[in-house]
Amino acid sequence: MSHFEPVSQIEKTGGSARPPQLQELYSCFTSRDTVLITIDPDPDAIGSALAFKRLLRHKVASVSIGIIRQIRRLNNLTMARLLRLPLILLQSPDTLRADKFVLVDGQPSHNEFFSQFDYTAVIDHHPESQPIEVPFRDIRPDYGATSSIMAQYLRAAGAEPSQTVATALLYGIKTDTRNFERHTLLEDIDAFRYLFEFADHNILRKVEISDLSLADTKYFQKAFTRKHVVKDRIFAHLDEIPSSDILVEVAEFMLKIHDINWTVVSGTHQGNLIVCVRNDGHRKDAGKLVRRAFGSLGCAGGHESMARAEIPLESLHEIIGNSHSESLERFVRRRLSPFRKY
Ligand SMILES: [Mn+2]
Repeated sequence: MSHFEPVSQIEKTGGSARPPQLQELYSCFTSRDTVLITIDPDPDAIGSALAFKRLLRHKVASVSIGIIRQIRRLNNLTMARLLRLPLILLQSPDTLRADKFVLVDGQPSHNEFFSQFDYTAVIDHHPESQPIEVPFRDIRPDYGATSSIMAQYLRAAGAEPSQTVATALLYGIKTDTRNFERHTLLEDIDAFRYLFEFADHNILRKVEISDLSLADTKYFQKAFTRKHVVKDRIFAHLDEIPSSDILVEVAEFMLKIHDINWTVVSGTHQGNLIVCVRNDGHRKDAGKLVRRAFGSLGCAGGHESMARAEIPLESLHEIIGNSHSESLERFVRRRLSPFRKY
C-alpha cells in the first residue's frame, strides 16, 4: 500500500522518531503463545514480518507468517523462492488459529481480512486511518518503510538479523522509498546502512531485476520489430495484451536507449486502447501531454515522467473508422507526435 505522495527530499527526522518500545512489546507475549503475523505480502510487509518473527524467537512457543493473498509480483515470487520464505496462505480457518495476532505494515481498517482479528500488536508507517485500539501499537507515518522501524527493534533487542531477514528488510526499504526517491527519513537510511552488511546482495540483485516472465519476452520482440522512432520519441503498438503491466515494462526498458527521451507503448485490453508514456522527467510533462491528446476520449493523466490513457475502442471507432491494429498505431503516433501543436 502506498499512500505517500512522492517528495524529492530526505527529511532530517520525523516527529515519531523515538526509541522502539521493546519491553512494552515483549510484555504483551508469554512463552506459551502461538503467534500469527498477518500481512498483505508486499516487500516491506514481508521484511517486517520476518523481523518480527526474529524478535519473538525464544520468547514465544511459535510464530508463523500468514499472507492474505497469493504473491503475484515476479520480484516478490523470486524473493520468496530464493530466500525460502516461510509464508502461509491464510485461507482455511485452520490456518487462522493462534493465541495472538500481529499486524505489520498495515492497519486493521485497511481491509476486511485484517478487521476480523483482535490484534495484540500493530506496527506500521501508514497514517492512522482509524483509531487503532490494541495492547501495543507503534505507528510512524513519517517513516519511508515499516522495515526501517523493524530494523530499529532488532537493534534495540540486540538481535543480529540473519541474511534472510536483512535481505528482506533491505528490499522492503528500497521498494517503499523507491530507492530513497520517495518519502524518506534519515532513520530509513540509517536502517539501510545497518542492514547492508548482513544482507545477501546477490539475491537482492536478482530479486530487483526479476520483472519479466518468459511469456513477456514475445511482447519485447514485437515492440522492437514494430517500433517507430520520431525525433526523440519511440512508439510501439503491441495489439492485444494480457495486462497493462507489460506496457510499463516495455516503455521503461526502451527508455534505456540513448537519444530516446520519450517512449509510448500501446495495446488493447478488455475493449480499451491503453497508452503508456514514459520520459526522463527533465523539463517534460507526460501527464499534461496525455491529457491534451486523449483527455476528451477517455481517462488520461499522470505525472511529469509517467502517464497513461485508457480509451474505449467503441468511442475510437467513431474517430478512426475501425479498430485495426495499424489504425490504432497511427492514431497514437499522430496524437503524441513531437510535431503536433496543442
Ligand atoms: Mn510499507
